[in-house]
Amino acid sequence: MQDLQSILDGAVSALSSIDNPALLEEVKARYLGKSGLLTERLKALGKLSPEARPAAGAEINRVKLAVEAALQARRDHIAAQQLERQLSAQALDVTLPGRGAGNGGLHPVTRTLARIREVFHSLGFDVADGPEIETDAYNFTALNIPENHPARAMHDTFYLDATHVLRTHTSPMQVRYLESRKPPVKVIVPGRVYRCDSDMTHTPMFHQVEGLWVDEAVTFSGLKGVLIDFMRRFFEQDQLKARFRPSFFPFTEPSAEMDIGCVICEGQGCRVCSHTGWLEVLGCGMVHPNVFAPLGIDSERHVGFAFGMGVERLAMLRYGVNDLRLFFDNDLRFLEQFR
Ligand code: 2NL
Repeated sequence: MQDLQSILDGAVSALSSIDNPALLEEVKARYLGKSGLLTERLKALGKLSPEARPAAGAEINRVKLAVEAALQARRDHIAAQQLERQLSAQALDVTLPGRGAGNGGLHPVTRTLARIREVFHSLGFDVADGPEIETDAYNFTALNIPENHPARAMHDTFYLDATHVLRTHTSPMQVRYLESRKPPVKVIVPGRVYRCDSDMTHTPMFHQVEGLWVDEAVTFSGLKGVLIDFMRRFFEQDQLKARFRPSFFPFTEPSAEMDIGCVICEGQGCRVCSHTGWLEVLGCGMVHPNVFAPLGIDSERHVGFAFGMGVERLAMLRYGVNDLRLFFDNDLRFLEQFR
């Protein structure tokens, strides 16, 4: 018994100075290993008389448990020490100032949209928006685009199923707007539109702003006045020149395309205007009676003008950006210029 107590004392004292896990395992082997001091004692039990065996066995086990407990306590102690060292080595000074995240800015397309809205708002137009997933009925049929029109073809339109498309223009929202109220109606509809088209000058998603003014005395000259005024304010050029060329859209009659004097070279001729001095900026016209009829709007009494413009195109002209794709790369070196 005396001997066992000194074994335990020896183990406890050996452990007290150990502070690395490898040495700790050595101590464990010395006492509890295959031929460790306590293991040998257990093996020797057989040599004792049957009467002496239980008490001796119990005592050896008590010491064995005590050594195991001392090992575990030291193991915990070493782990705690190690954690403490690690924590103080990588201490954070939470009072240090940050590195400065820098200010973000609005995307040039967002800024252009905001500007377009602002100018039309000042001209008395409401703003509406609607779903990007449309039925072909709203996207095409309601706009007098017949069943066999090329714009319906798979290569222009993203079909989701037989009757649903990603809207190819924001006009369907104007149709919805007309359904839900009576003239006079004066509204613009900005938003994302989708075409199955991708090259140097086309992206599958782009932004459009369409406008619609329906009343009893809306005229083509009124349309010209509004659009010229808009362009002059948008480009901040009081003397900006404009011209209207005859064109065709299924949903307007007559239809026209609007050109403005080149804002890059001021009419001198440059690559952006293909040396013509003119830039095509939008399409427009008087709303076709076939669009009004299903909406219960009597073309004998009400007339309307409508127009549509590409936002990226206006953003390129306003900011002097020569590649459409820059708007979609999201390269910060490009975007940071618009802060
Ligand atoms: C373009 C041409 C245009 C319209 C859009 C429109 C809407 C309704 C009725 C009639 Cl509800 N027309 N929108 C009219 C003419 C031209 O867009 O080149 N856009 C980029």
